[in-house]
Amino acid sequence: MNDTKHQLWGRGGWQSVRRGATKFLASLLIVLAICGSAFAQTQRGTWMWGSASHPYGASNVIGDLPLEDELVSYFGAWGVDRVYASVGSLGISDPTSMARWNAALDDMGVESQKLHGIVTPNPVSLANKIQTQLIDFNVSRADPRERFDAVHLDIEPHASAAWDSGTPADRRNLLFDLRDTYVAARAQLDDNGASEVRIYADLPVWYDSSASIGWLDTADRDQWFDDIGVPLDGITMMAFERDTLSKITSGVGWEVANFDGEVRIGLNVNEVGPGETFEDFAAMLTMADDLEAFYGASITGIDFQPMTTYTDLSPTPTFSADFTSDGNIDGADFLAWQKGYGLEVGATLADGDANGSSSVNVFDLAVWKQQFGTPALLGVTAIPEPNSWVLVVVGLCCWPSGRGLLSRESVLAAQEKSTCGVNKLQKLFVDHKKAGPIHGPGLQKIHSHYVRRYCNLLRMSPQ
Ligand SMILES: [Ca+2]
Ligand SMILES: [Ca+2]
Ligand SMILES: [Ca+2]
Repeated sequence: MNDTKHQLWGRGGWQSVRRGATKFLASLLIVLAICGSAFAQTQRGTWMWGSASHPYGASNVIGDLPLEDELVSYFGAWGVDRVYASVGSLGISDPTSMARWNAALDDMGVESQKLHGIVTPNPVSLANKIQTQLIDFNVSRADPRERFDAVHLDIEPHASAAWDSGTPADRRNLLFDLRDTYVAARAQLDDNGASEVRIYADLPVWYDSSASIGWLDTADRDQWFDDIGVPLDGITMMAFERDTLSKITSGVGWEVANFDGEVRIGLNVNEVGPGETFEDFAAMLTMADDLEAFYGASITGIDFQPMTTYTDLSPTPTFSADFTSDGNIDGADFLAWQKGYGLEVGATLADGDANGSSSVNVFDLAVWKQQFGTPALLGVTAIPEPNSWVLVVVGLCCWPSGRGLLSRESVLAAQEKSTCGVNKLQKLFVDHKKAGPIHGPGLQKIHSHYVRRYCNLLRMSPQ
């Protein structure tokens, strides 16, 4: 996959013991509460192409543990909640690495979307890839964390020769072929045990408005957008080559107002520099902030194309979990993080923001965990009484280790040592499940993530 073809999106305006133990347990419950939580503040996506020539190309990162850890940490600093990765057949050639990467993202609340970049849709070829590279892979992974969350279709009929040489009527036909491709992908996922896998698509900002497309009338156009809203969960509008808020909103406004699904806005990181769309990197980030402020909940995030250029231009994030600034990374720092947890804007190091994202979440806890280490934490698990032990297990299940969660083996080994049998654990677990939701839909979502992970680690089925 190359990174340069995306210039076409812009062509012509085209885009984280008793008293002492009680405190500790309370902390673990907070850890539990954050597992799987999405970030309400900055929501950024990025296209991670194969890019073999770049250290952060998908073909170099996935399978290389230090690189994976580094990049996932960066995602936290950058507010990335979705990654669209061109991983090809990696799920077949190296399923272990593919699964580990997906789980590492999942543990941080980042979605893993399998990216397919295509100019001219070939229904047979795409169906084959979706089946062998995504559906078969997902079905083979018992741990839901290891599965792909979505398929991300970057299909560009407007970059094809047939588009260039075609009439407006021909182009309209190409868009109906595109619609049928989305519909076929949805049906294929639904018919093969992958109905939970969502589909997102990239669209230029001008399909709704360009005279180069022979829509019969506005109703014809509206019907096409209604039609693609059925198979698709969301679209990213590629707002390329537009340097002001008004130029971008004029391009994406109709879709934001009318598309029945998520809408995100894509910005081209390759358009940064003197004489380019954005004077510098900071200007592009400001535009992203301005767009989020302008649209609020009407959009679900800003996406950056491509990730490799973003990593080249973004200042390297620095990480420190010494929230108390005393030179030690210890329990006092953990408590500082706990107090600050949930801050979405304006957070400082003292609040528990380890990665400079101005927010305090699981990514910051992961930095603390990495800099503090695990042995001291594991030592506490031998002491508590059964009920408390359950909470410890629950907390540990959600504890981000260097490679995501603690291993199932370590949790099961801890369970062996406890006086609490599986049946009681299960009952307490079910009681806990009945107790939710506690404070609304956000917690409900967190709760379901907790249920899934806890069951999985204890080899239970979430009924
Ligand atoms: Ca538009
Ligand atoms: Ca400290
Ligand atoms: Ca942070």
